[in-house]
Amino acid sequence: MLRKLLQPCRKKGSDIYHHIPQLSNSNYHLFSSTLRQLFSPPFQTPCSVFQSGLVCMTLEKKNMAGRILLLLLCMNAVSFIVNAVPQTCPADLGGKCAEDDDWEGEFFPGIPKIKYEGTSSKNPLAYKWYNAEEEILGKKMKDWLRFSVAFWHTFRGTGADPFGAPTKYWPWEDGTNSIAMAKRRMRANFEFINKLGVDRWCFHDRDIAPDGKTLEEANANLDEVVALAKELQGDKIRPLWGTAQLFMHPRYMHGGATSSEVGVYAYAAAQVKKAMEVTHYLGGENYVFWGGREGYQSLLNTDMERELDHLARFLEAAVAYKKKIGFNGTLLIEPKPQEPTKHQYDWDAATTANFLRKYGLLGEFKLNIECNHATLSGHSCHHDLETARINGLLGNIDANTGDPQIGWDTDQFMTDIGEATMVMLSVIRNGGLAPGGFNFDAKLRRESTDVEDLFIAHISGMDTLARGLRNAAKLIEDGSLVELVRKRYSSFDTEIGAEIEAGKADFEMLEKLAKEWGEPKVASAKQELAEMIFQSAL
Ligand code: XUL
Ligand code: CO
Repeated sequence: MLRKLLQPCRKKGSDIYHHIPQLSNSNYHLFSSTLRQLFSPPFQTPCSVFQSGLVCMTLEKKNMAGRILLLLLCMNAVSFIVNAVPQTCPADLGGKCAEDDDWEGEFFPGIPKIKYEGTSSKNPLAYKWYNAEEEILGKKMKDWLRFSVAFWHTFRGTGADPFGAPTKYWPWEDGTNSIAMAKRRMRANFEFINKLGVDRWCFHDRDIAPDGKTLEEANANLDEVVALAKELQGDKIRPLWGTAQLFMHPRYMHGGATSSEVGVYAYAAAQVKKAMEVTHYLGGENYVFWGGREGYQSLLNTDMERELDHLARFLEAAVAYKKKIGFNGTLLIEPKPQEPTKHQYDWDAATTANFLRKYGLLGEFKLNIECNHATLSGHSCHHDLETARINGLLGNIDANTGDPQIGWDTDQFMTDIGEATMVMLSVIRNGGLAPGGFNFDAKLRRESTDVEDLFIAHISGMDTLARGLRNAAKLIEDGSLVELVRKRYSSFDTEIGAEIEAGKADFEMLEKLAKEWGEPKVASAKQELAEMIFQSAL
């Protein structure tokens, strides 16, 4: 009897996942909390739910035992429906949940406005190196660094990874992907930003507002949340950049601008159009294109030339639209070599610069260099920053770092003072980043689950870069590293060297000189001395 009851259930039980809509970033919470509910008592298995709903209708033999079981199962089903909709407050948080966006009191009670206390401070909730108003090389620290909080990591990061469920349940989250929840989250975002004392934030359209069944619905959702963000920003806070999320939804599985489907190209264009509009409306200073799935998994089924042409057309249309709506922000392309695709077209700074050059887009775009992406492409962050800088393309930095033993995008907060010092050398040589800045495209480790950790991570990342700034300034003021490099190339400071650099030396002339001079003297590169000078500044 029981076997018979469970038979159809086992078959149907696997259907459970078909009831879950597209798993986007925004409905991830709903998905995971629904699963939690299904697997927790009184629903030990997803099976029992279907059992309840389906078996009670299909049972053929109505003996007494069957009827009792049937009754129990049907009660089970009713109670599931009552309990499951709407999904509220996940487990044991003691947090306050509401169906509207109200939230009593502070989101981060007990966390004060973060202040600079200097290097002797042991307070984890204070800056030891970042002193916003202090001048370094004639510019305030806050103007060199122009820090920004990334909404997706800080407010949508759950700690989930391909092997495990979410680990972070912030008290203000109620497990829904409602507009009310999006608004409450936005309020938390601005309290966080204000307490941290930064002036900027970055977002994807789909992080901040729920997607919709249609583009119109998604746009309306976005408008509603953006209106609140505009109010909460006040006079001081602005987006460092906004962007469209063109990689989570299954429609983008072949890419957005490089999809083989013209309908997807159009949908992506419409999404970027709207994301540019809201970034402009919020006073955003830049707009980012990260080619989430603009790449390929196999060249055998890919027309790379056509896809790259499409990408260029897409970006040209973005430039035209930016001008049409009077958006003066910089358009930024963010290189990344792999992940999620096997090969991303914007591999690194050099590849992206060549793409822009080929399609005549050099004057219209700059680059957003992300340190962990640079290391994934086999470079140091410093290398990609310098490549961007010497091509006049350094526009923004996604401040994070990878793990030296891990070959993927771990998006960690930067803590290496040496790396930060090299990063800041590039930034100083660039004359700063404005209107770009440093966006913390970085997340807490999966195992860091306290609300306080969100602050500690940002404070540590900000202090690391502030310390890098101080060190880089020390190196520049000291001058010996600059002098070492200058001396190394001083043979080109001669009359002949100047002619070569001016493009006036042809091969015949150089051959004559080579014969005249004989075997050239070759000086030491002084690498260890350069490293010694660098280390002395840390
Ligand atoms: C992904 C990444 C993105 C972009 C914005 O690796 O860095 O968060 O910065 O889409
Ligand atoms: Co990034």
